[in-house]
Amino acid sequence: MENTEEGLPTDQHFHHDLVSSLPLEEGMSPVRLRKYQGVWMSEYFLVGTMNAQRYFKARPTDILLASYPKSGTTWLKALTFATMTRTRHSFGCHPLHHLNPHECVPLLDEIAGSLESLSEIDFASDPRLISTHLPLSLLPESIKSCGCRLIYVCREPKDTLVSRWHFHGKIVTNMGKSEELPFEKMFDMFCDDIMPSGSIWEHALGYWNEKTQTPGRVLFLKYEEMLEDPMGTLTRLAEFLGCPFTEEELRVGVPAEIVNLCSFGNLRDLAMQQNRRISPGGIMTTESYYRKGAAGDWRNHLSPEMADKLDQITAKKLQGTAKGGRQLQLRSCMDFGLPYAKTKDTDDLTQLATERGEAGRTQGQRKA
Ligand code: PAP
Repeated sequence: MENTEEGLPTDQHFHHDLVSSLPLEEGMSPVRLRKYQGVWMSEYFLVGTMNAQRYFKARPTDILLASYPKSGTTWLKALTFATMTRTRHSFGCHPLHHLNPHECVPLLDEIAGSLESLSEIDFASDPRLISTHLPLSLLPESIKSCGCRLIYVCREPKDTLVSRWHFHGKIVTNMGKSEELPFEKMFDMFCDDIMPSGSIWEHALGYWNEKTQTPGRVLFLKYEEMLEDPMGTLTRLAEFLGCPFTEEELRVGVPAEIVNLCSFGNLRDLAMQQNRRISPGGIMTTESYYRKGAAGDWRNHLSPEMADKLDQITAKKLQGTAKGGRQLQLRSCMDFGLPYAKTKDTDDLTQLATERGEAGRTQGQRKA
């Protein structure tokens, strides 16, 4: 790679120039969206995306955690990391006690923004655990072709939107800005696929089709199923990772330890203690990734008409997409018998965190 006088490799200048030439959408200010290869993306992640597409060398042993933003990524990262490293760390003194799950599993789209950080991944030993918010169509070619395993988590669209809107509010505050984004405005953008990582439906369908077409390559999880049965999810996860729980581990309750460690209440308490700025770009605080951790909060934000409209879009987008396999369903908490998020007061977090933490423990212990 040739270097210019300013010190950046020439292709990095090219990538920066390319980003500024792409169609721009500022309706989600201060987050700037650019349309890249047919998908609206947060501008912040674009150079990383381009670098990853150009330089990332996937290995067949890699495990890639993929998700549309606000679908359960943090939880999935924690569960996968804790499962894969369970023989290395005791639960009394675990890395997750002082690190946020996002610090344990790098986001390729962000880390590749720096070629130095990308080369660190190159030197990491197998098996590497990496995450991405990219839709399948934008993944680096080496990921598509090397046969590495993918774990995808999706979430019911109405709750994903609500979670994103709250997260956006935190971005605005943490960046010291004052422009509030009305929920209705984000709702319209969500319906029109003008969101970071593009269309939630296309995103999920891309990975769903990959799962159908390449059996055994993709573990497809749903946030609501994880809430309903964390122990069952963990069992599937460990089997997919090739490290199922042994008889002895089951006997001493290792799966329950992992479920408890990664429960909403526990991770949120730890994040409050950590109280640090982390990614993206050091804008967010550790606890920004934990809000309610429940299903059905859309009831507190969407009018019946809005909910109907989104449900109809979901039904239409997913209809007839099975391509010879099963059709994807993005189901709500009602289909799982989950209680709705209980309170209208979205700031009443302490009570909810306690409830979720305890709910996770009870469920984990019962099923262990
Ligand atoms: P990201 O895309 O920024 O990484 P992501 O972790 O995918 O965010 O989604 C955040 C949602 O997961 C939040 O949902 P909410 O806004 O509806 O509350 C967050 O509370 C929830 N979440 C985070 N950790 C857990 C967990 N351990 N258990 C259940 N839900 C969780």
